[in-house]
Amino acid sequence: MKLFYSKTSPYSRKVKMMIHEKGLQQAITSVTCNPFDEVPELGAANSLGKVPTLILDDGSSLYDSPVICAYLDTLTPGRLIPESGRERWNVLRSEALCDGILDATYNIVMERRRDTQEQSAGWIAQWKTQVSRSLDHIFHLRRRKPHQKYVSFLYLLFLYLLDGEKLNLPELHRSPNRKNPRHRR
Ligand SMILES: N[C@@H](CCC(=O)N[C@@H](CS)C(=O)NCC(=O)O)C(=O)O
Repeated sequence: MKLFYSKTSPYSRKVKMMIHEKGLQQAITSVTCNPFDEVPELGAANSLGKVPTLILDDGSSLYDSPVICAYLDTLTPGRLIPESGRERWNVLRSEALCDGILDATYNIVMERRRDTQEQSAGWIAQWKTQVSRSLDHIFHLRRRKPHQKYVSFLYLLFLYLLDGEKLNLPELHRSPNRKNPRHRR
């Protein structure tokens, strides 16, 4: 299999983490690219031209990141996404929340790349609220269900993705609502 990805893409990082968790490193060749350039093989595999995109050994392709992760999860034992029941919907909902946070942070980063006079303070504030509120929600979810592997996995993922330095959003990285009581003075 071949994975088109970008080093700066959080969605790609999510798939990379899944590959690592599932021990699939040997089965997948990673090809780094800039999706904003013309990349013919990527465009042929995914008409949206986005990363991550996975090309399977039969030449067909899979995207976007939730679809790729769900597929990779079926390839080796030890499911990170439960196959059925209530737990499955809980995990998929958590993944949608994660993706929504990524969408909002991605939007902020892209908006800040525009000329200052073209940027919308209103949109940035709206996306920041989404991210901040969702991180608070995840923090409390994590405290309620500390032993569920998938929650730990997603929580690590969120922390990694929202690394303040990488995404230039340090103001969202810390919040009084997310203090661990064991570390409170
Ligand atoms: N929902 C998609 C989002 C993928 C996405 O937006 N990737 C960005 C890079 S972070 C991209 O390829 N952008 C190129 C473009 O929009 O043309 C997923 O989860 O994979």
